[in-house]
Amino acid sequence: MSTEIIRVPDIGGATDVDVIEVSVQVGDIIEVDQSIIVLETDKASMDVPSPMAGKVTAISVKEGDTVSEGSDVLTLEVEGSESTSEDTKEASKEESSEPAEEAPVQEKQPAQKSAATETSEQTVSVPDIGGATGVDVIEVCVAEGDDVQEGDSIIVLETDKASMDIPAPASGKVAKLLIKEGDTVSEGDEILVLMAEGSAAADEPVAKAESEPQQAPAEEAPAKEAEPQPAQTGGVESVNVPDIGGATDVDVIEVSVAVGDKVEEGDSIIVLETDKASMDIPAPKSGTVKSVSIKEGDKVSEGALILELEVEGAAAPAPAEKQEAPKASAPAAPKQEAAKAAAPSDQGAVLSSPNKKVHAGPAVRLLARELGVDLSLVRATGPRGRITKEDLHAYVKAAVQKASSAPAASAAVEGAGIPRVPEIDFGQFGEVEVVKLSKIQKLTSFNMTRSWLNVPHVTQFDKADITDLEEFRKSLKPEMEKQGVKLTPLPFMIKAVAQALVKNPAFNVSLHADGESVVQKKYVHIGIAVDSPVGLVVPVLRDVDKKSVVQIAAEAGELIKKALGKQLKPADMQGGCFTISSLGAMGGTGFTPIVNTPEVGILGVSKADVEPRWNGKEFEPRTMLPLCLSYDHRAVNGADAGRFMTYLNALLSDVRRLTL
Ligand code: CAO
Repeated sequence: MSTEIIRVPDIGGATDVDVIEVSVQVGDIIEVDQSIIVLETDKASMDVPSPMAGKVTAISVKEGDTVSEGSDVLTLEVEGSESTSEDTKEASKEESSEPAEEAPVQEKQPAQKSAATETSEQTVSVPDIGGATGVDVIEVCVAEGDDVQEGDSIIVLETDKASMDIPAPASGKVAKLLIKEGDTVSEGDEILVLMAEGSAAADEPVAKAESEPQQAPAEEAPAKEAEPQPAQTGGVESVNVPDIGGATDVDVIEVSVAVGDKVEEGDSIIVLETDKASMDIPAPKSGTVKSVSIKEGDKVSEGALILELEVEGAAAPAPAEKQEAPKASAPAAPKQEAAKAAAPSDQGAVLSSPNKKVHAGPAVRLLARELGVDLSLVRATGPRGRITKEDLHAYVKAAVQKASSAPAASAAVEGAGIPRVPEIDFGQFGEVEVVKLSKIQKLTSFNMTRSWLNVPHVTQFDKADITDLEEFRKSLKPEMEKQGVKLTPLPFMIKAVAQALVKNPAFNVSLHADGESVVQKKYVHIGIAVDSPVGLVVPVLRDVDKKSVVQIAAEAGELIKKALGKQLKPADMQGGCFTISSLGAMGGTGFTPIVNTPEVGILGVSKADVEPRWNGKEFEPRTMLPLCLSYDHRAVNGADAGRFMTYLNALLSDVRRLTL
């Protein structure tokens, strides 16, 4: 057992390089070549692999530090190692400077062997990638045991200018992976061993593996020649599509700049994509974009004009030269400040689709386009800020969840065509506390807004004389209590509403989604609005028309208990035909309840009170119950509502009728 200090290897002479990620923690057991930190200059980012396996006992750097060759990274406890710290330093130097040649050596042997046997195994190698060497493997898209189809992407490579999918040359099962993310590869390096489907001999598929993908990346990899070639036109230079490996009619999938933007040399100005590779085309010089000649969706080939750039430090062109700018549609070159002030829409466009360099492979870009996702909004978790498929899925999932779980917020403030309620910082007027709404509160908010916006409401008021009902109820109450049943006016109202629904079927409907019919219900299920600890909930009592007042009281009591104990299940709150909202215990003389759509009626009940009523001879004290019937005027007419209310009133005023 020995202790080794792992240091920053040769990083091409760069000094004070940012540590953008520390990939291990104290206590971690790490493997040889496992990335321990990620460094980033303004041109490249690189994983620093551990030259040996062992246990991390101390870490000398943290994110945000800057390091140079030889800086201590971490201390490793290495089992049975005889090497010294100096050896480590040398080892890390050697390995990091030539990782592509060294890393896969051990794994290559069995793969080559098996490829040469009589089995149908074939070794898939990196095809011609335009002469680029030491290219990063930024994504391994398959795992051992995976079935792949010919043409499926198996790995994604990335240079600083382009990323490219390497496709499977044949369909089959991945028998062994010979590289991993973070490796660097060159043409001919082995990627994986494939058990090719229907392969007769080992030689044939191997040849295919090596020949077929050559064309694709070779065509598309801009590699070293991908620098746009500016054509000098005074201070304004035309930037054209550079050599893109002979590919023609290549899709412009992103235009990353707008007129007036200042770009730095190397900033991506457009992104091109074939079905196998996507490539950023960088600005050849720093300057201000004077005109843009292509747009997303265009197809371009080498030499096509992308934009005109007023190169930094270049003398301003004379007006005559401006007139002769290559593109007739190019606007006269305004001063930079003027362009900014006069083109707010351009600025807006830049804000909504930020000029942020997106790192993603073609497969991810394709998926993003299919899903309509702006990749610049997706949080990247892949190596060196790459957006992976998982990132995209996570973004979409979160967006969908947000839309479905918090519809209240958007619906409440942004109904179609409805002016948005301004957002106010109430803190400016005094102390405030922001309290999160419960899920049920948000749902209630959404449902109420939806009903309020969709349903033309009418509310009708009446008062029922429940003097006799109350006398009867109070006489029964002690007896019911002994049976564990709480007899309030509510069960009587539920029973009365059920009978009124049977008598007035116009209230027992829902509007059909086609807007051409109503659904007439033959059952009578009634919802009871309950003020529960988590918000307003509406449990539903079933087949009320078939039940007695005592049964209703018992079952309603159970449902209310469940609601107050937060034990209602979704099924307990479904299927209602009509809702009763009783604020009787709280007070008030009337209110306008909102219809609980898709139901078409709701009865609001306020506090019963003793009032003087004229009986034809004299005033006498009567207990009057305020009733407020709201209904959806699309389904129910005023006359229906009048009949419903009158009947209901009659039932409540003469309790004997409830038994009929
Ligand atoms: N007038 C006078 N007294 C009434 C009354 C009325 N309309 N309704 C109930 N009371 C009395 C009851 O008789 C009881 O008194 P006693 O114990 O002396 O008999 C007392 O008020 C308390 O009743 P309760 O509230 O416990 O029971 P309930 O059956 O009347 O109501 C429930 C149950 C769940 C409907 C009610 O508690 C509730 O949550 N209401 C709120 C509904 C709501 O929030 N609606 C607004 C929705 S927005 O449209």
